Amino acid sequence: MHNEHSPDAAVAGPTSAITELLARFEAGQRTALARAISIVENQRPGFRELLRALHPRIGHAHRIGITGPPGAGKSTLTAALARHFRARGERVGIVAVDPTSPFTGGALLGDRIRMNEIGMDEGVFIRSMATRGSLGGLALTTREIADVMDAFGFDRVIIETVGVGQSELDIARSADSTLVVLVPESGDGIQAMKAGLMEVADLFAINKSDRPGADRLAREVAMMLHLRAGEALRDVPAHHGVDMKRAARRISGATHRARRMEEAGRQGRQAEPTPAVTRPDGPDGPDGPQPLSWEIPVLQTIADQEKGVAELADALDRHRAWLRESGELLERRRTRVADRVRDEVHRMLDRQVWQERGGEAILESSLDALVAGAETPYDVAARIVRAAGGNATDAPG
Ligand SMILES: Nc1nc2c(ncn2[C@@H]2O[C@H](COP(=O)(O)OP(=O)(O)OP(=O)(O)O)[C@@H](O)[C@H]2O)c(=O)[nH]1
Ligand SMILES: [Mg+2]
Repeated sequence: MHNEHSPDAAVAGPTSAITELLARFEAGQRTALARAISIVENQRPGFRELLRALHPRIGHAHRIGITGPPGAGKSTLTAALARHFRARGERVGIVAVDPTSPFTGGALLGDRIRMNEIGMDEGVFIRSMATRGSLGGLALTTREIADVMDAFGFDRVIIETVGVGQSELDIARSADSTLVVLVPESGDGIQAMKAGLMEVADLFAINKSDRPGADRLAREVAMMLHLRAGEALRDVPAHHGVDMKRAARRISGATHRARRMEEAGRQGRQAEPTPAVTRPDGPDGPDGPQPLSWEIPVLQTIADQEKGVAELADALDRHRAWLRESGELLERRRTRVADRVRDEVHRMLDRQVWQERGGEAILESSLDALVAGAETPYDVAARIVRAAGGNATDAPG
C-alpha cells in the first residue's frame, strides 16, 4: 500500500522546527522537554520525526510503573520515592495518568499539591495525562511520553496509574519494574487478584501500614503468590517452553518468599525483607546455566511518613539488577519494541484506512443499508479495505 502522505516523508530529515526543538532538548532545556511531550501527547505535526530522532537516546532510565486501587497512596509513594532518588543525586521523571472517574477526581487536587512540592526541584519533571481523549490510545501515548523522558536523561521514570481497567494495566505492564500498591482497607488479596493486579506485579507495597490489617494482608498476598506460583508451574505446557519458563522463573521465587512470610506470621512477627535476587539450584544442575529467579517482595510502607520507602527503593534496585543479570531486561525490551512496531503499524493503517482512503465516509454512507439488512458488515468492511488498496479476498484468518 503506497501512499504519498506516508509518514516516512520524515526519513528525509527532521523539519527545521523539530531540529531546533531537538537542539534545545539535547541541551537539557526543560521547556523543550515540555514542548516535546506536548507534541507527542497531542500527535502534533512532526511527532514521529521527534520520536524517531529521540529513539537512539532511550534505554538509560529505569521505568517504574506504580499501580493499585484508587486512593491507595500511589501519588504519595511516588513523591516519597522521587525524594529518595533525588537525595541520591538521581533525576526523576514522573508521568501521572490522572484518574477521571468521579470517585477519584477529588484526590486530584491533593496529588497536585504533593506533587508540586517535588515539582519545584530542577531534577524532577512531572507530567499529568488525562485518561480521556488520548488520540493515539492511552497506553501507547503514555509509553511514548516515558520514551521522551528517558531520552531527556532521567535516571528513573515513574509512571503512576490507577489499577482499574485494561489500558491502565497495559501501562503498568510496559514498565521495567511494576509496583502494585495495596492498602488494608482495599479488602483482601483476592480483590487484587480479580483486578488482574497479581499478574502485573514485580513488587508489592502494602501501604497505610499504620492501619490495622496490614500484616494480615501482606501474608495473604504472599500466600496468593505462593499458590499461583504452584499452579503456573504445574500447568506449563511443553510447547510453550520459552514463554512459560520465563513466567515460571519470574514467579517461582514467590513460593519461598510466601513460606517465609507464613512462618513469620505464625510466630507473630513481620517477615524480614530478604534479598530478592537468588540463585536457586535450577533443574539444569550446578553445571548448567543458572537461571536467576525473582522473589516478588511484599513490603510494608507508610508513604505519608516516608516509612519503608528506603527499603522499597532498595527492592526496586534489586529488581533492576535482577532484570539485567537474568536477561529479563533484554526480553522485556524486545517485547516492548515489538509491541511498539505493532502499535505503530496499527496507528498508521488506521489513519490511512479510515481517514485518508475514505473508510469513514464509506461506513457512514452504508449505515442505512446495513441497518435495513440490505448489506452485511462483511461486504462493507471488504469495500473499505479495497478502497484502502488492500486485498479483501476471503482468505482464512
Ligand atoms: N494513613 C495513611 N494515609 C496515607 C498513607 N499514604 C497516603 N495516605 C493518604 O491517603 C490519601 C490518598 O493518597 P494518594 O497518594 O492521593 O493516593 P493515590 O493512590 O495516588 O490516589 P488516586 O491517584 O486518586 O488513585 C491521601 O490523603 C494521603 O495523604 C499512609 O501510609 N497512611
Ligand atoms: Mg494519585
